[in-house]
Amino acid sequence: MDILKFKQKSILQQLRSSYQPKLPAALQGPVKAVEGAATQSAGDQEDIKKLFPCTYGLPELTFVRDENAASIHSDEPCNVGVILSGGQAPGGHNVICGIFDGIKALNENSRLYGFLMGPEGLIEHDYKELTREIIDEYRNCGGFDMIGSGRTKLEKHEQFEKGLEIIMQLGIKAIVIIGGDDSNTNAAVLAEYYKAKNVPVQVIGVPKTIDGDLKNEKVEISFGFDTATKLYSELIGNVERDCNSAKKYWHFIKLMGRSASHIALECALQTQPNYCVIGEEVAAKGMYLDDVVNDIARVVAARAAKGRNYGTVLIPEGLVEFMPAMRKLIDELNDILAENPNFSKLHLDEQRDFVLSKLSPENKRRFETLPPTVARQLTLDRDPHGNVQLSLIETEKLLSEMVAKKLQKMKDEGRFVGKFKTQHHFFGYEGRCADPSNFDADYCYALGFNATMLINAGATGYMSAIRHLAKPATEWEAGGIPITMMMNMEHRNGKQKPVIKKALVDLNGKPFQVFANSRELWAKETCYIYPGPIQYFGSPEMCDQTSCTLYYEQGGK
Ligand code: FBP
Repeated sequence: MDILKFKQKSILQQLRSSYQPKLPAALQGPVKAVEGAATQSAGDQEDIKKLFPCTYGLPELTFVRDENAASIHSDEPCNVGVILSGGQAPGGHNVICGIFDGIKALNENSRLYGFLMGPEGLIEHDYKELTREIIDEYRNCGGFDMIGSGRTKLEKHEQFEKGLEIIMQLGIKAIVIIGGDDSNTNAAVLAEYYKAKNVPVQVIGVPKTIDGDLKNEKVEISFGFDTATKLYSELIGNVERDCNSAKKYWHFIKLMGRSASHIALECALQTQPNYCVIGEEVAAKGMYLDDVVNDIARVVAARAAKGRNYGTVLIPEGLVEFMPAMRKLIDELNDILAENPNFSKLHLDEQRDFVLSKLSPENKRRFETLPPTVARQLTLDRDPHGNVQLSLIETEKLLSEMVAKKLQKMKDEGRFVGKFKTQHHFFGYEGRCADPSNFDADYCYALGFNATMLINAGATGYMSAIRHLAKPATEWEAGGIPITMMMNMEHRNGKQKPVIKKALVDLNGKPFQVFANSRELWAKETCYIYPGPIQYFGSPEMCDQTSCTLYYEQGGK
């Protein structure tokens, strides 16, 4: 058997690998960094300043073309170590390719080392050199499989010291951590540690996460959101078309995205479902589970009255965390689990009894009224950052079961005349390793190349930032944002910790407003849009379009 046959690439893979990502004009030649004013953290300034004495208050950096330099050049090789941290997101490989091309442009003798399976690779000295041959294999393709990713939390001094040993041994000038809010927080802590110790190692972060919650006025969007939401929207569109063809099911679709509902909102804007729950609105209105259930039942009954016994409901993965009552329960469960590391070793019945014995009377009542499967899902192992693993909670089933009960009651009272048959879906992992859209391919490559320019400018504790993303890629602005600028103090794992402030859906923002103004029509009528698959070849209008969220946030009408 010819083993090589199994190594062949698909035609799309072959053609896609030759795509040349577009770089912002500012990065297409020698650059110089222009410093902005000194910065402040997003909140708790005094606390953050104390924790980051060496890297607090740094200025923002913007790159402009350096007309006095003939070419990008560094006399010394610029060796870099790169880490992929946390969940996969489309475009990670292009960040690495951008770093590679950046360091080679600076000095052909520069070397790139990939630490394997996340931060663990740095601590355990598990790495591989990323040669041109390896890099070329992965240009413009999805996944993180070039070096793998992991969720080990890089936060202890022993870990930093272990990392330093291999960094020194390999002559590494800078570490680039490609991760979400927690991983970039760790990047800032690591940068501070090395700077305080006066060792010549820089640390740069890159904003990654499909969740879209790592953004603020300086970081317009994390990479991966664009591709993942386009892919989910294709799938939702297909489900909607099936739904509209058979006209016999209500589809309950849970969408990944951890806490924030950006993914659900973006997919709703792209596909116009009959209902979409936005967790942030649920929180703002102080809604209980029953309120959400009643509202969905209202929409189902109104459609049924017109003979439409079908529809689609989008549910954000993090919904339960937004219900104030559930939030209180989850917070208390987080603390109980953090204080009892052997909890997961207990038998299932013992776990339930243990939790019930520790909860406050109010939360105990809440816990007892939840369906046992959901109650159990709430006590599963936290991730290394202390977060509930929301992808494991079957909210889509919880809601549809509760809606069915409510409709039965309404039927008994003569207020519901239709049928209610359901299907359930969870779209999450399907989207995280897709080949990046043109937007993400360009954005990621620019983020990586830009990270190298930050390293060359001597920056540490900065996040690579590419802005004005709704414009054509060549007009994007490139620079760096001090990570401490995005931080505040939050209660995590039972302690107050400095963290990057998570961006939730802004209910006064344009994307939500557009949705809110249309949803009653989408509920009553059938206004589905079928976005179809991501297009990589063809007119820029089709291939380079940004997400609706970015379009509206950047002033689109
Ligand atoms: P990151 O924040 O690390 O990018 O991960 C995001 C995410 O995809 C969430 O949307 C999801 O809840 C979680 O990862 C799933 O984690 P895991 O891959 O560990 O199951």
